[in-house]
Amino acid sequence: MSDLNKLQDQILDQYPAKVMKNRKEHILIKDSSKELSIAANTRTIPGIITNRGCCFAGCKGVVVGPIIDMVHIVHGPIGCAYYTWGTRRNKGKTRDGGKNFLAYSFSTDMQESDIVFGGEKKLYKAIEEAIELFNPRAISITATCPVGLIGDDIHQIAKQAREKFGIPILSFSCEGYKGVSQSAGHHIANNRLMTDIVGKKDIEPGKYSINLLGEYNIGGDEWEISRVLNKIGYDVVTTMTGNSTYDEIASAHNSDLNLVQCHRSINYIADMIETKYGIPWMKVNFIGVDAMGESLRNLAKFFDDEALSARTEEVIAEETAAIKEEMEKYRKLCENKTAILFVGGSRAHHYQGLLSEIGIDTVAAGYEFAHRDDYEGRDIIPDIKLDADSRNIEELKVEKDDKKFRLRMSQEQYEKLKAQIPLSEYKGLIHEMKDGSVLIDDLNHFETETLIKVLKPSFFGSGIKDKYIIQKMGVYSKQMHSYDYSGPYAGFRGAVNFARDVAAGMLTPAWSFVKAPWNTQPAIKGKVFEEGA
Ligand code: CFM
Repeated sequence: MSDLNKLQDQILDQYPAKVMKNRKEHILIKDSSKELSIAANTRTIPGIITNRGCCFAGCKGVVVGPIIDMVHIVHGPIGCAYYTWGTRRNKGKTRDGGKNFLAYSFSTDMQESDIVFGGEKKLYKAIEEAIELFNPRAISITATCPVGLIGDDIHQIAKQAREKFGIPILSFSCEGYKGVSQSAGHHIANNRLMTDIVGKKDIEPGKYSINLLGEYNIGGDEWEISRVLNKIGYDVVTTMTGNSTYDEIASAHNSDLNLVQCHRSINYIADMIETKYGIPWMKVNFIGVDAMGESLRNLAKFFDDEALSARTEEVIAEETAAIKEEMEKYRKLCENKTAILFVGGSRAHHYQGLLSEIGIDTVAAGYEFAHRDDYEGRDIIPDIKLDADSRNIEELKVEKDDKKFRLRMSQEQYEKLKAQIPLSEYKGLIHEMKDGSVLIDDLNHFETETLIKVLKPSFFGSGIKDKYIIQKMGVYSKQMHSYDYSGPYAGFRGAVNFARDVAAGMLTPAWSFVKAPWNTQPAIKGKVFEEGA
């Protein structure tokens, strides 16, 4: 414990006083005897090398982009479209007779003259061209930074095009600068999906109908989760938004339960659907063998049906037996190692169970852009202070839909169930970490290096911006966003894929050839300025 307090000092002491004061609030050592609170979802200090993305990334890249049969037009200079082209690995399968535009990247490719004279005409033409060439089910228009700065009215253009072409055209004011991170983009996307898609198509779903929210089919995760859900007998009406179509999302209000995998990116929709249509939501975690089993059991409890529970147990037994031997093999190879996890807004929590199943202990974890509730649990939501940045994002006022609202159970039944399963509940990352472990929000480059030097982990699960810096320090790093071209990692079969990749990555002889620069070169020390000088 004292070593870890030292770590905190080692990081903070290097900062000028103002920065120190700010960063101190974002770093915690877990101590279950204390009420802990962490600063999160606040502006990164200018000049600090953060791993965060932008609001546009959260809206187009994360939530809207995975819908397969929509053409997603990025209104902006080409870089924003180019860098979101295929990099997130949200896969999607074309439905019979349907369309799939995931392999494409659409952009208005704004030039200097468009910045000076406005890009609205170009946007309208792009919509026209997309409809002519591709005839999509619907179109999204996402705004990048310059669009907001020059004041192009994308909503007016969308309206004109809707009237002319008669298909849904959704516009998102998700300019990159709009929030402190991609998290703002999630919220903006959630709002528009709710007002413009969900509820638009009525269907009669099968028995045990569910939606899978906050699952984006990275590396095929959703396919593996749905394989198991279908095997048990669930009807997955839609995923939001991995491997989804416009019409499937439009039918979401017909299901009986929403499952929430990634709380950060989709909890707004889960709440809004409950208010508007009466569908409860339950937190799940499909990463790791135990977490997967527990989520499936909770799901069976929700439907309270003996045959369903029996089938659930049968499938869990069958699936775990099939992977047991291999998991055991990798556990032997990975045992007694430690990990640091630093990922977006949910995976730094979700992967801890799976890591411990192969004998790896997570000693430090944190998020790029999660909010306090993702760390401390949803109970603290009323205490979260809104700052200017969060006020920038519209809060939709959703009301009960008189025609389509349907209570799924009595209030009494709901309360009874809530005592057993996580309905409208998320306890957060801090809750599950061991005493003495480090929690760190909006980790930066300097802190990454310090954590590695002090904690000497064998595995660092993080992102593309820091992966190779970490590996140059001789530590295996896995890209936890795109899975380094691997996957799926969710569910039972996914757990084996992850275990195999981690064992291979950690144990490759390549590490014996890496010498960190500080082992061969003398360090040059200096100070740019003294605080107050
Ligand atoms: Fe949710 Fe995600 Fe994540 Fe996220 Fe993301 Fe992602 Fe992520 Mo990258 S929606 S918060 S904005 S689980 S793209 S699929 S891996 S940072 S931890």
